[in-house]
Amino acid sequence: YVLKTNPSEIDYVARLVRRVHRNHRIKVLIVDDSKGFRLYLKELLRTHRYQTIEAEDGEEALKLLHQHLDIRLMLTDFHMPKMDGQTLITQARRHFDRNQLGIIGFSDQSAPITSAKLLKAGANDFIAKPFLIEEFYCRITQNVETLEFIHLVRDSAVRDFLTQLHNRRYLFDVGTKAYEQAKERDSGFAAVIIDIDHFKQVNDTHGHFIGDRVLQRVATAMRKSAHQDDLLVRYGGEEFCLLIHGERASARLAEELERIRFAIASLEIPNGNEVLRVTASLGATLNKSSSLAAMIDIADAALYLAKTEGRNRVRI
Ligand code: GH3
Ligand code: MG
Ligand code: MG
Ligand code: MG
Repeated sequence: YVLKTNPSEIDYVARLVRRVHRNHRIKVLIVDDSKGFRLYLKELLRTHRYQTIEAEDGEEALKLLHQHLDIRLMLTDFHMPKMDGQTLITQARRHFDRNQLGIIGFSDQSAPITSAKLLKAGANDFIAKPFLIEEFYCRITQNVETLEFIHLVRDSAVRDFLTQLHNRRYLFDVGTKAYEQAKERDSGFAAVIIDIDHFKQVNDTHGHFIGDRVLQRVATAMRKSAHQDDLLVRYGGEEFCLLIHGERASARLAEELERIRFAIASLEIPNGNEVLRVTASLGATLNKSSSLAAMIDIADAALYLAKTEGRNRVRI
């Protein structure tokens, strides 16, 4: 008995597994005034393939947090000259919330108040010094796993499961910021709606499973032919939205979009012995209207023209 699995589900599980086994990429900042203790922590973490960087005081730690935005975990001592662990955590929390940056403080076993102070300042957890290596690893692993899980859940709230593109929610969040920035700087900005032609026929003729595969292939083709800086999302069923900013959102836009149209029309999607082909229509605007939503409406009207004029074309 073979369970029929949608290819996108396999991708999803593979991504999850890769993420969890990516420990060596997780960057940990060690903050302690004792060089010997920093070295000791570094060795412990290296054994479990974490990447480490070090700071000998709070000020240096804060500087590093701003320089290396990929630091996922900070381990900090409590007693340090200049700035203690509690102050460091309070300051760090002004910029990095507990889901973004995990913080574990080392408290003083002979002064239990220190662990309360660390937690109150915003630490995710604490380890009392001296500690057992087993406890150290358990706390690090559990905190990292929780952070990674939160990251995954947050990401899946703004991502379309089928195509793995971002979704409409992400478009109006990140896209609105890009739109406002472009408006402020008076720089180029384009909104594009891409709609697969006669897609209902694909479903009616070949079934929904093949329809899904077509959506995935079209999404991948668009992602490859769009520029890396552009924001491409699944807008609705078989509709996608693309936001382009900068120099390419200019007189060159037609050329850009023609390349995307051609990439979709050139796709050969295997289905048994035959090969499926689809086309898409694109509607776009460069006119920064009153809001991003209003711009998308204008792009949608252009799309309507592309459809009525015969489909498989770009209309700006
Ligand atoms: P047009 O050229 O005018 O765009 O025609 P169309 O058939 O593409 O447009 P219509 O809006 O009539 O049909 C869109 C179809 O897309 C209907 C819906 O069943 C299908 N669809 C939407 N989301 C999905 C999906 O996730 N998977 C599959 N397989 N089909 C989907
Ligand atoms: Mg110390
Ligand atoms: Mg449609
Ligand atoms: Mg359509």
